Amino acid sequence: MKADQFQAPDYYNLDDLLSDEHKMVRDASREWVKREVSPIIEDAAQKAEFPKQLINGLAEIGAFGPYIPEEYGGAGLDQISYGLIMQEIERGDSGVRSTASVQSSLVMYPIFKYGTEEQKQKYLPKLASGEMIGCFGLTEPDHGSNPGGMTTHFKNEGEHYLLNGAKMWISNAPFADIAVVWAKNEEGRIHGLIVERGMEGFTTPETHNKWSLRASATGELVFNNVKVPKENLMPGKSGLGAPLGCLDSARYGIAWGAIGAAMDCYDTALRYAKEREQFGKPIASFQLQQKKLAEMITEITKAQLLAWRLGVLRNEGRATSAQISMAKRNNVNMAINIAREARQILGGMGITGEYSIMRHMMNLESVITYEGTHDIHLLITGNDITGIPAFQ
Ligand code: TGC
Ligand code: FAD
Repeated sequence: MKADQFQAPDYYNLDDLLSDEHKMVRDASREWVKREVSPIIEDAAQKAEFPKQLINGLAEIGAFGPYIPEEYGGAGLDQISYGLIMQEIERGDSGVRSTASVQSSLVMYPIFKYGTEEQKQKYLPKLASGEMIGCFGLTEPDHGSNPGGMTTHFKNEGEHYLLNGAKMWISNAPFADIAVVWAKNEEGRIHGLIVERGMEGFTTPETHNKWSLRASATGELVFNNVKVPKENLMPGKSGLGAPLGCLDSARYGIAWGAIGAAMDCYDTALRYAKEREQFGKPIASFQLQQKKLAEMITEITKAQLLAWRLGVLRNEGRATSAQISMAKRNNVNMAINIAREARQILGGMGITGEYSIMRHMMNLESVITYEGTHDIHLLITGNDITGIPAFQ
């Protein structure tokens, strides 16, 4: 793979909107990605292996629980710093960002928000340091966009809960130490349970043959009469709103992350277009190529503004779920379109692993599907502006 020559585009001087701390956090993540991720990621993706050697570094740059308070091992940063870390990691690879998103927003966040003090003490510091890796089980084989229909369930057996069912498409599942699992009780109410690897009847078969997120491990969670200790139920919130609240945090991170993937594709295509000559001239001198590049930087700039404003609203506790949903949909769609256009600018070279673009493009096919598909997010906005849910 080519040496990482990334230069971040900042067409509207958005750095002026960032504090010194934001820039320090962003630059540290950027340097780490250049040093540790770029040299190994193509090989990991080709081999379809999650690069476990990145776990310590992810913890060190604060990617595990960026906004979780320091007393629980988190980095205690604000929402814009969290977003910038996700942007930089996804500039390297969406699959690596997935691992950080799941750990932070889908495992640490629910334990922090809905867990008991004992659960926080037991799990959060180890998750923040990367000593423990978590996964999040919401999706089921027959319930993806409609998680409220889930059939995974647990029974109160006095001493413990008895958990049965299965989850599918779970990031980090094959090697996670714990799983935050959403399941219905005997009254049909959804609760979150912390299931630990090693509990009898709990298995995590890996999902193979993916063409997307190849450097991220995906698997199933299978529960066959798993005895879950009662103290592993998170009592703070129940109902579908509990897992959906975690998704708000993860979707926000993805809105920033997608900008990273788009920036990498744009930067690569711009450099290539200036260097590659055809008909005796750099291809960057042709109007059709300039149109592509001009549209890319315009869309990246719009996405950056959307993410930054959303970060400000989240810092103030004012961002709505629908606003987060819009940013996730817009920015991922922007990134996948840029990846497709950037790939064309590279001609045949664009399909090789010499450059990162095709990997980003394939990764983004998952990113546009998980955490709510593009169409589900359109319906969320439609619902928000009309007041009429069109999900069914
Ligand atoms: P609905 O009746 O609209 O809502 C049920 C309850 O939830 C509340 N709620 C929310 N609460 C917090 N945050 C949100 N974003 C919320 N959205 C809704 C709502 O107020 C209600 O509360 P209450 O108290 O009235 O009961 O539910 P619905 O069944 O009609 O579904 C709505 C829909 C379709 C939007 C929702 O189900 C949805 O978002 N579906 C998409 C599923 C999804 O995003 N799955 C993601 C799985 S995790 C994942 O993909 C991880 S990828 C990780 C990686 O590698 O990065
Ligand atoms: P479906 O819900 O079957 O949707 C299929 C198509 O129908 C989509 O185009 C969808 O937009 C459309 N559709 C569905 N309902 C409607 C409707 N009402 N109106 C119009 N169109 C509709 N889940 C987890 O819980 N944890 C994870 O860690 C996790 N990681 C993932 C990692 C990867 C690589 C992938 C691919 C997925 C992951 N997911 C995870 C699952 C992901 O969230 C789901 O794939 C996603 O929510 C969509 O569900 P589905 O695949 O079942 O598609």
